Amino acid sequence: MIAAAVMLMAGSVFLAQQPSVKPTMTDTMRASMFADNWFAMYINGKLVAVDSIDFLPHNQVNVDLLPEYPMTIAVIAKDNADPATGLEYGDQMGDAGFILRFADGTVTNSTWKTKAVFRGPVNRDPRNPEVAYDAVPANWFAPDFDDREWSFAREFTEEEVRPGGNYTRADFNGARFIWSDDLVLDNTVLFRYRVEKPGWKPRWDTHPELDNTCVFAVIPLACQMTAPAGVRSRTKE
Ligand SMILES: [Ca+2]
Ligand SMILES: [Ca+2]
Repeated sequence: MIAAAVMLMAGSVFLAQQPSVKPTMTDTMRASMFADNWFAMYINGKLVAVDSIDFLPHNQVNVDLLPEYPMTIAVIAKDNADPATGLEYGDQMGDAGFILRFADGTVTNSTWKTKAVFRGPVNRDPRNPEVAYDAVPANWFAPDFDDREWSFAREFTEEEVRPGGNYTRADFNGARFIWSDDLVLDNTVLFRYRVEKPGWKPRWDTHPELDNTCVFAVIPLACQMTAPAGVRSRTKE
């Protein structure tokens, strides 16, 4: 009798923990990005999209996102440029550009914040190029990072950026190409933007149990594949 009651209680607890509403593809939204030449995008602190082609051809990237608001978008974008000279093709000063549109209406424009972290050749002299670096701030992609010191992005026209490859204008209605101040000299830039949507609540009640933190960590020592403390595992010590 007691055992049955415990089982019933355990069963109730088990059922109470089951999510009742799972997100479906109708809860997702299409995100389109185009960078000259490369980008990686974090949303709410997680890496969600990486431009699969570093340099050429120029390529539009489309992904499906499961949106959660408030949504902090953070992008690192790179023009193709030698880290030592800021040049490409040996002695050329290339130009850049980034544009984004989400199906929820989020678009790039001059309300985005930006910080250039690699510029050059700052003396505009391909024969004797000088480059300038700013440290990439720790946690620059985190939702709670303070970007008030950053500048506002500058808008550029499609004629200035001349997007190529599979860039499809219709996928970017209302969006503007952005970069930091200088489309030619600023080679690596960071962007941030926050979408508020006050009162938004997820339709679903599932939460991921998996932890991808270490997938994106750089230092292997910080990322050893071992069980959490107190958990039995077959990991060899
Ligand atoms: Ca690319
Ligand atoms: Ca370029």
